[in-house]
This record gives sequence, C-alpha cells and structure tokens, in this order.
Amino acid sequence: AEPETPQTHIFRSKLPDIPLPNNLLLHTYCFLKLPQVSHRTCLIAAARTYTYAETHSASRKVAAGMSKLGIQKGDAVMILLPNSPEFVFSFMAASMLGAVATTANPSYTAAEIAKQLAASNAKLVVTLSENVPKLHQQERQHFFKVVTVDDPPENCTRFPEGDESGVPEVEISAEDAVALPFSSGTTGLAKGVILTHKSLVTSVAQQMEGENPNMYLKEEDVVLCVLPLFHIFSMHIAMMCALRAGSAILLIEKFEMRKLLEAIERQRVTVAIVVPPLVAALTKNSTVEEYDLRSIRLVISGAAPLGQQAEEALRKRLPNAILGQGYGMTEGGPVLTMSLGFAKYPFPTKSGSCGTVIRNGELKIIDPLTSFSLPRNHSGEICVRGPQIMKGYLNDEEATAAAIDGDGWLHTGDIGYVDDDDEVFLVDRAKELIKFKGFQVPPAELEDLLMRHPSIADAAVVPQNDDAAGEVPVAFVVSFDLTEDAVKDFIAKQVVFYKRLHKVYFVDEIPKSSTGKILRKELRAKVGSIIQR
Ligand code: 4UV
Repeated sequence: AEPETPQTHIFRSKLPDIPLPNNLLLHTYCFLKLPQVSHRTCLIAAARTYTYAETHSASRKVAAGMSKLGIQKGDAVMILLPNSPEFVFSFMAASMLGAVATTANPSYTAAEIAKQLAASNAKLVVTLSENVPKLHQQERQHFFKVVTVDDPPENCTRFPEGDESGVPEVEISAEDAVALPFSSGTTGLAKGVILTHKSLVTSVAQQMEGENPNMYLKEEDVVLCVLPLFHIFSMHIAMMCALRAGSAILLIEKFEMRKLLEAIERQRVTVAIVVPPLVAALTKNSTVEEYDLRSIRLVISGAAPLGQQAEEALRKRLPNAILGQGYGMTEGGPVLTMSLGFAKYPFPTKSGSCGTVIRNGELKIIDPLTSFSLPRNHSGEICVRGPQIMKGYLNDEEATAAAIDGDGWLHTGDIGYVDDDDEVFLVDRAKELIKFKGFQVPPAELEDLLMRHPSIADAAVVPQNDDAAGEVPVAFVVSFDLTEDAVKDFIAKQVVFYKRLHKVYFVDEIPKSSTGKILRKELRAKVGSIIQR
C-alpha cells in the first residue's frame, strides 16, 4: 500500500466531526430517547402497534426469556424472520444479553440456512413455524434450540417471554460483537461480518447526531420498513436509526404493491427506504396514481445502482420529496456515503450521486494497479476508514486481512470517484459480487455448487444486466452432456429464488489467469454486463 503522506488524497464529510457516543451499547443507544418518546408509536405492524415503552419492555422480556433458555454473552442467536415486531425484540434482546444476532433470509433453503447456522454456531433460532422443517432436514452439526413466534410445532417452544426482572446483569464491552450478518465481501463465499456495539453505534451516530445530522429523522416521522430487516440496509436505517430518532416504524412483512401503497397512504409514511427496483415499480406501476403519497418527504435509495431514468421518473412522481442515495456495505458498518440532501440543513446534491462520505470517517480512491491514492474526478477503488467498519470476518483472518489493510482502510471493491463538491459517484463494481435487487448473490457459492455436479468439469458465474432486477446471475459451464435446463434446475433446487441462474452458456473452457483465477471481466464482456451508465 501507499505510505500515507500529506499528499495522500483523503476526502471527508462537509459536516464537522462530532464526539461519538460509541462507548454506549447498541440497545442503550437505540433507546436513548425512551424517556421522551415512551408513549409515542414505535412499531406499526399488521396485527398491532407498539409504543416505545412497549417495544423496550417487550425486548427486555424476550431477553429474560432467551436467558432462561440458556443464551449467554457471546452466543449467537439466529433471527430467521420476516419484518415483524419480534424481529426488533429479538435483535434488541440479543444486544441486552451481550449475545450476537445473526440474521438470515427466511426464504433461504435448508442448505443455505444450515451453512450459516454452522458458521455462526448459533445456539438459538427464532423463526416462524413454517420454517422449522428447513431446520430439521439437515443433519445438525451442532446443537441449537428453536423457538417460533407463532404456534410452535412439536419439539419447539414458543417465543420466550420472561419477566423483565429476569434480564441478567452482564458486563458487555462496546468492542463486543452484537450483529453477525453474512456477506461475501469482495470475493469468495458468504462470511460472518463481525459488527460490534461500537461500530453500529458509530454508524448510526454518523447519521443521526450533531447540530446538523446527515440524515435528519424526527419523532413525527413514519419510516417505511418494507426492505427486509435481515439485510444491513434496512436493519441499519429502518430499525436502528429510526429507533434512535424516536420515529414510528411501519413494518411491512411481504411486498405487494397495492397493500404497500395503501399502507403508505393510511399511515402517512414520511421516509421511504427503497432499492432501485422498488423505485422502478413506483414509477412504472399505474396503480400508484390512485394513492396519495404526498406525505413522503425523503426517499433513500441504496444497496444497488439507481439508474438516472428511474431517479428522474421518481422525482416527477414525488415532486415534494427529497430523493437521494446512501451507499453502504455490510463490512462498512454499514454506511460509507450518504446524501447530504437528507441533512437537517441540506446541501445541494446532484442526480446520480451516492452521497458524501460519512462524518468522522475518511474516504480515498486508489488506483487499482498501483494502490496510490487519486485526486478528485479520477476513478479508482473506494476505500473507507473509521470506527464504524467491521471488526473482521468471523474465523477468517485471511479474508479480514484482504478486506482491511494495515492502515485500517476497508477496500470496498467498488469503483468510483469524488467530484468537485465531495459527492461520490459509483461507476463499476470490480468485485465478484452480483446484486439481484440489492440482494447478494456470491458467484463463488454458485460455482461451488456447480462444481459438485458430476457432469460439470468447470464453471464460472457472472452478472448479466437485467431490467427488473438490475443484475442476474448467469453461468459459463464446461460440460459434455448437460442441457441448460438441467443445470438451471440443479441450482434452483439448492438456493433461494434470487440466486437462480437465468442463463447457462456452454463453453470449451473457462478463461483463467496464469494463477488460475477466473477472468471475470472477459466473461462479463461476453454477456455485455457493464454495471451502470
Ligand atoms: O453488503 P451489501 O449487501 O450492503 C449494502 C448496504 C447498503 C446500505 C446500507 C446502509 C445504508 O444506510 C445505505 O444507504 C445503504 O448493500 O452490498 C454492498 C455493495 O452493494 C453495492 C456496492 O457494490 C456495495 O459494495 N451498493 C450499495 N449501495 C449502493 C451500491 C448504491 N447506492 N449504489 C450502487 N451500489
């Protein structure tokens, strides 16, 4: 790496640094406003709403119940739930016990869940009864308990609720892990990302604190939580930031356009957290015109590139809303840059920008070949540093060292530049990762599955551009006797819907470098996949 000198080009927020309350524990910090907002609405779900006092108390009861089930400091608890009050209670309960919440997609297949259960060594799974069969099919690699938030099937217990006085006194350090989402990062299989109390409190504080908060949420706000809470984008803004602000959180369990629009209108949503395909749906779907969406004042898009057309179309549809992007990465704790258009005293921003680096953080752009930092308006790999980034990958020192260099910079694998106004623009993704509607699809995972097929000699998976999903995975396969459908079915049986292959190209060989690395750029060029613009 480049030795840091005064010539190193380091970019910072336009907002001044602030003292960070990152000695606090995550649950304490998220409920910091409890005395002022105890009677205000906190969670709005289909079945009922919860005030802040009720949410806090329910989280404590669940903590007491989990403790009774044997959960202790350092234990991992898998939350395998759709957006629901119980997701929030379980997450906060784990934090209160010094335990670690590992969140997973309830639509995962049994095999996908088994991998994360084993890697995280989870001692407890909180889920719905409909998911229980997926937990038992697999040969268990270790012992874990299962609780369901609905009527429990045989051999399971009901979602634990103890007496609030049963929350044990635990000594927890801000440096202890509190969340363990999984991400493949720049390469390889999904890995547990260790996020500590300190990293998450820092990241929320970078948005919410200061005289001019970067993302200004108010107690009167109703924040739309339709993106799944198991993914870091929703978990961070729709749960943690919204709680810290004392806003109401509208929990949508399942995306259905009409129901969503009805809910936005009825609950008078003011802040919408979205991914680009949802922006596209909101602009293209004519049913939208039947609803009054004028309550929305902020639209925050993230997790995948937002096309200029979609952005402009949404501006037309919601002329009173401020529209902008956040750019995050699970390993980044998660926010790397955020639109300053969301600030209490907003700055002007440009269309297509992903925002400006978070305050109390540093960003540099490095030349991918030389690693030297680049000045404004030059594209290179985005690197970010600050107390918010992950502690590392669970049980994987090598991958951690590859992601965070000796000077503490997290290498994102994203290519972009910083313009004259400190705004960050993404132009490409150099890493392997494929994003289907913002969901992670790690090519290495699909390649690993393909290679297990006895008739597949070699395989490579790359993204192909797709109007609806942004990107979809497609495979190059070396095989003499398989059909495209056979390969597609083989994968479809083993993975969640968004990891399914959309196309299989049969080839004589997979292009590789002299060191045996798949030449992904070459394959991406073949399918015409250029990330954006
Ligand atoms: O690890 P991950 O799945 O993480 C995310 C997180 C997005 C967040 C989180 C918190 C926020 O406050 C917020 O605004 C956004 O997606 O995937 C990380 C990769 O997704 C791509 C980029 O390649 C990251 O390395 N990505 C994330 N945001 C954007 C994006 C964006 N705004 N535009 C283009 N690509």
